[in-house]
Amino acid sequence: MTTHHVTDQPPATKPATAPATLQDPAPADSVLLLDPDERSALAAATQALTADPRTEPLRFCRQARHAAAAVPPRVRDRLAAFSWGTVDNGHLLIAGLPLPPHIPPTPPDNRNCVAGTTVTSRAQALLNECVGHTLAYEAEGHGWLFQDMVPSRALATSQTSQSSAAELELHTEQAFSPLLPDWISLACLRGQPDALTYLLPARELCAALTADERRALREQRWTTTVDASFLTDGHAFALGTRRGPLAILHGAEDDPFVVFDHDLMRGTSALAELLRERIQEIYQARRIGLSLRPGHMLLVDNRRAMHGRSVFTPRYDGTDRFVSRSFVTADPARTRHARPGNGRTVSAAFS
Ligand SMILES: O=C(O)CCC(=O)C(=O)O
Ligand SMILES: [Fe+2]
Repeated sequence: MTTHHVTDQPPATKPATAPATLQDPAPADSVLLLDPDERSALAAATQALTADPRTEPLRFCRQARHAAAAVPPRVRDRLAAFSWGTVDNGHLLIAGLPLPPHIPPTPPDNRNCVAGTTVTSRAQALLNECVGHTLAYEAEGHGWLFQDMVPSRALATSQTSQSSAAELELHTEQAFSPLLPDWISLACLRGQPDALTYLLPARELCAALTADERRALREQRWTTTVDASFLTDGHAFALGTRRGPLAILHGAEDDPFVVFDHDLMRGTSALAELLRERIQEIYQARRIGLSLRPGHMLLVDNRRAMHGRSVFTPRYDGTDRFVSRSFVTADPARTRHARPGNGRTVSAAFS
C-alpha cells in the first residue's frame, strides 16, 4: 500500500504558482496545494455565501455558483481538468482550505450539520461548484448538504461512514442507485492520523486484471442491496432494496468506470463471486492510503475510483476526526425527476 502524507508546503520541485491550463498533462500526484494568496482569495470569496445551508440550501448553492467565479483561476482550471476526467487516477487532494479560528468540537453523530456552519464548508461549496453541482440525498446523512462525517459510538462497527472499529470496506458511493453522485467531496476540519482513506482507481484495478477478467466484469452478473446508511430513517424505495444484476466495469477501455460494493454486492454465479474477491485482493495489494488533515479536501471521482477507510480509535471527547462530506453531480438533469421544485435534494423514494 502507498501512504501519502501531504503538508501545506508546496514541494520544491513544483511551484504552487505554476500556470496550468486544461491542455496540461495531469500531475501524477493528484495534489493541489493552495498558496497563501489563493487561500486568502478563497476565504474572501466565501463571504458572498450569506445563506444558511441548513435552512436555505437552494439559495446557498446559487450563491456558491456565482461566487465560484472568484476562485483563483489556477484552482478553477485544475478543478475543470479534474471534472473533465483529465486527472488520471480518480482523485484530487486539495490542501490549504481556510479553517475557522475555533473549530467546533467534533459532534457525536451526523444529526446536526455542524460542519456546514464553518468557513471550511463554504470554501468546499465553492470548490464543488467548480467541478459540478452540490447535491443532497434525503435518505443519506439526514438530507444535509454537508454531513458531519464523525465516528459515532453507536455505529462503531457498522458499514457506514460513521464507523471506526470496523474497516469500511471497498465501495463506490451508492453503488445500488441509478442517481449516484459523480464525486464525493470530503473537507477535513479535524484529522486523526490513524484514520486512512483508501483509494483504488479503476485503471489501477484493470491493470492488475487479465483480459478475461475485465471482460467478465463488464457483464451484468452482480446484485446489490441498499446501503445501511440509507435504511436508518425507514424510507421506502421505488426500486425496492434488492437491485441488479449490474456490471462492475463499463465505459472506455482506457478510462474504465466502476460500480462496486464489496459488502453489499453478490455474484450471481460462483465465478462472479470469485471475481468480487479478486477485486478485494487487488485492493489490499494496490490501494493508496491518505490521512486527511485540517484544511484538506479530497475529491473522489465516483466513476473512476473506489474507496474505503481503515479502522481507527476515537476518543468520543469532541476531539475526534471531523470531516464535512458532500456529494457533487455533473448533470442535474439526471436527477431532476427526483428533486421536487428543482431543489438540491434527491427524494428518498428515488434512491
Ligand atoms: O471516512 C472516509 O475517509 C471515507 C468514508 C466514505 O466512504 C465516504 O465518505 O463515502
Ligand atoms: Fe463512501
